[in-house]
Amino acid sequence: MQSLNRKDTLPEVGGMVLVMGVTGAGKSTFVNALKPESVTVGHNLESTQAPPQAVQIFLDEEKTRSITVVDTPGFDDTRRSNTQILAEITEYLATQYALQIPLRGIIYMHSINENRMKRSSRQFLEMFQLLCGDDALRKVKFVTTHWDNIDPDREGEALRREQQLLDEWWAPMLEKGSSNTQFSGSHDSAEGIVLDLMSDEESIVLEVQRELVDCDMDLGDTKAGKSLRKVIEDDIAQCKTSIEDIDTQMANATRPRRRSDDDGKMDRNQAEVKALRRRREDLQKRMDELEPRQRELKARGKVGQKVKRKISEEQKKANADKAKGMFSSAMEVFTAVLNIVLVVVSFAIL
Ligand SMILES: Nc1nc2c(ncn2[C@@H]2O[C@H](COP(=O)(O)OP(=O)(O)OP(=O)(O)O)[C@@H](O)[C@H]2O)c(=O)[nH]1
Ligand SMILES: [Mg+2]
Repeated sequence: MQSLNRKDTLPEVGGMVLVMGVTGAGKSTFVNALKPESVTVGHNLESTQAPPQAVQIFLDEEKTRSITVVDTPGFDDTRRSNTQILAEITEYLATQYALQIPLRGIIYMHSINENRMKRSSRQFLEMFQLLCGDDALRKVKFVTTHWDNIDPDREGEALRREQQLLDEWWAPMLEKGSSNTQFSGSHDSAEGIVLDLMSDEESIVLEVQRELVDCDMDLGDTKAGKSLRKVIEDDIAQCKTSIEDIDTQMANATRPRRRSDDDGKMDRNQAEVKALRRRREDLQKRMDELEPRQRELKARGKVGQKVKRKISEEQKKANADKAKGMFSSAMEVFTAVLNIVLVVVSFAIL
């Protein structure tokens, strides 16, 4: 691992908790719930799309202990490619690890309003497991959200969905030490969840952090990257097979007919060919989208090295500030590298 000069920044006592989950799960709502209303936040919050935030909570008046809760990019395969999301999330993870900020746990959010596990939720859960590796699972908390949105007469249904999540989807991780809880939407509930992850002094290192930062691997060669590569390859292979199948059906449908063929059948054939042609165009469009994603994953290269370079640049700036008597914390470098807003909450009684 490229050595990073910790003397350039103040040490981080306490560490970090990352909030993860698909888009709409309630990550930002959770992070916001940790802030008292009076807190002043970053200057660029007027923009319609609120930037990601990190809320640093100092636990004592001397400001010697803190915990920072960080909102991470949501997994949303409709607006951005999976590759893009994987790259963004791993950039957060690599930066935290390269800065040697202890990772005290991960809060994995899931909306209880989601009737059935969506494809994007399933894919994210799979990717999450590969990012984490088994060892880190003991400090992962699965948190269901949107409970305050459930009509009282629908609570039974929601509880059944929760049980299904526990039994069918999260069971392998719960068996390896993960825990679960509900987020009620309140400040106290958010605080309780963070506090619970802080109840021991332990921190974790994720599989992908070792891969990217310790071993300088290409993103596409990490376990999560390989699995994503396979999903893309399988999708492409499936499109190809379907296109070949359609071509065979079109060849049959457009074969010259005997005179005895009636006009009705001709019409049916034309309609069938038209539908096949439309399906073929859709599949071709999907293939055209998938092929650049394969290249994109490769092009992401060594995320760990890129992050270390960015950290060095930020530390140089921190050094210049130090000469002027201003000190930067590792957390400030973290937020500068990732371009996220750092909100400081002082003297919170957790
Ligand atoms: N009632 C209720 N609404 C919630 C809860 N969590 C989130 N929401 C709402 O659901 C929507 C999405 O929540 P966000 O917190 O923005 O979700 P997110 O996970 O940050 O989503 P991305 O930033 O897109 O990844 C917002 O309109 C929230 O107000 C909750 O626990 N209860
Ligand atoms: Mg958000």
